[in-house]
Amino acid sequence: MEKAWWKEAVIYQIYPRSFYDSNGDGIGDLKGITQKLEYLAQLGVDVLWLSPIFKSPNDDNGYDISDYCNIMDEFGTMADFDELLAKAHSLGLKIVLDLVVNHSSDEHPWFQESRKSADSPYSDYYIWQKEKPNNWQAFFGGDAWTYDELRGEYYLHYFTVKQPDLNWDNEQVRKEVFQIMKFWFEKGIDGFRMDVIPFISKDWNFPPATSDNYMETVTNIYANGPRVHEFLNEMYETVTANYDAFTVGEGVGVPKELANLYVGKNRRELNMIYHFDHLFLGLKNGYRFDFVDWKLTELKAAFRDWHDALGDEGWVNLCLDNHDFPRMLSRYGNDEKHRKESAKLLAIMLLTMRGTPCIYQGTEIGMSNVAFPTLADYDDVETKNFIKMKSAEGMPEEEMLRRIQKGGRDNARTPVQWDNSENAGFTTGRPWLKLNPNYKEINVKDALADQHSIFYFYQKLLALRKKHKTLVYGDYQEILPDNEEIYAYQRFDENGKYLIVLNFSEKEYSLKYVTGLISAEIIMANYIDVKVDILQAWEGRVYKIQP
Ligand code: ISL
Ligand code: CA
Repeated sequence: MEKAWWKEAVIYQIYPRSFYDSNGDGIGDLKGITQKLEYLAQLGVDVLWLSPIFKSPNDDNGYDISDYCNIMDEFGTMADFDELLAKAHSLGLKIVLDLVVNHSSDEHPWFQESRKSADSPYSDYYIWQKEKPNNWQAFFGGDAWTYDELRGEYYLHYFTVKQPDLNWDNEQVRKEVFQIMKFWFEKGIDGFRMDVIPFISKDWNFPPATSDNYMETVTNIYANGPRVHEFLNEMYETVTANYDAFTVGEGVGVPKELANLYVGKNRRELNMIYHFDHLFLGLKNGYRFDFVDWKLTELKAAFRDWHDALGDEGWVNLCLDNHDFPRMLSRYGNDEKHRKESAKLLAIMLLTMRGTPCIYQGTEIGMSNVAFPTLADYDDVETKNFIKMKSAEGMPEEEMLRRIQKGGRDNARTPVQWDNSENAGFTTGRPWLKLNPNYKEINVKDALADQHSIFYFYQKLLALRKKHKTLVYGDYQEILPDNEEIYAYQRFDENGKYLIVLNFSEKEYSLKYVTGLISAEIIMANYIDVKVDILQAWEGRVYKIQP
């Protein structure tokens, strides 16, 4: 297995809008991030991925970019960015920006020029058709084709009507994107997370969507298009290869069978992608506002199958939540009676798997889902579109609210809870999105004052992962694979063998079933009073089994 710094690194994702507001306008900003860098260095992460910081009308909170080489007004200035980058580097932290180039904002000058006429030099920067060619639906509801009065044609948008898809088949568009990447690499950034990058190559036959499972359409039609690897290879050869760069693809729509085409070590495309199989657990057909039960064996299968599919060839970025999903503690843990134990158990799972882990802001202190009391409290465009669509269909308000509280993206976008003062110390102004009222009990200040806090548990685990590189590179073998409450697996290579045992239940569990524990040393546990052969509710342990 080839070793690399980006395989051993741990990423921390910042959603700048909700991280820390330094100027009292209620919106997080770059200076706010700069003021919290020591905190992140103290946690012990290596790379900071910033969700988009570029000029944007914020139809999709920055994932609709109108100027790729300038900072979003609300977030500050380019000087603020230069200061952030310099200070991060001085603290040994790398900075990765969010490259959103499957689509731009409709307010980007390119689109404004393109829609003026089919003869404009920007005419083919986007995907125009005289007639609506098929029934494709957008991620956030409605048609993926919208008629533009000015141009007199339809344009494609996989996301909102304000996020027109760029035409990567146009060499000029590729040149523009590579120019943007060089601009930021020349400023000294360390890499990019690439938004829905598997979507950039379109099938110009525009085949109709035939499945009622939206994520099947995404996988079979939107993602993995005919020229996607040609484009990513061209990106690598033209830009990435010239820098000590770190590239993470958002792998939505990429099945494990195709993963190594994107991240295989000799593919010269991306370092890694993050996959979604476990992130879609519990969502009916991958739709965030419709739910099905899920089982622990499905979570195990997601990790095992991707491990087996990648082999020693490829690499993944592993996340259990991000700005697009509800909080991991509320989804996979128990955010009430066993909040602390289950948050720590999930930390063990995230940080003892093969892959580059990504910690989403606030997870390190056990932030959880929010249940805003009214529909008007929600901000996310995907949620607002859902409310519009379902209201028209006559869905009762309390049913819409229930679904949004359980599956909505704003669960992960409430401001980070810094202390128990008003607005959790996030802002001195009116926060752009309400806080989770539990900030009185869950906040950074209290976490730093409690030696048994989730924060210090993450800090210890991060140090453990650095010390025991088998947890990064080692192979993976499940124990008790069919058990629906215990998740146990070994990580091993020539340097040692480790056993991780996680009790995903409220019940106590005898360890006599778990073999290989005889001469094992517990090197990490989320309970202080560890009972020798009994796992308590939501108890997790890491054993070093003598080689
Ligand atoms: O696929 C999903 C499940 O509904 C979501 O994770 C998400 O819409 C999809 O993965 C694409 O996400 C990315 O592109 C979107 C943006 O809204 C998301 O925030 C971004 O992570 C459009 O840029
Ligand atoms: Ca601000």
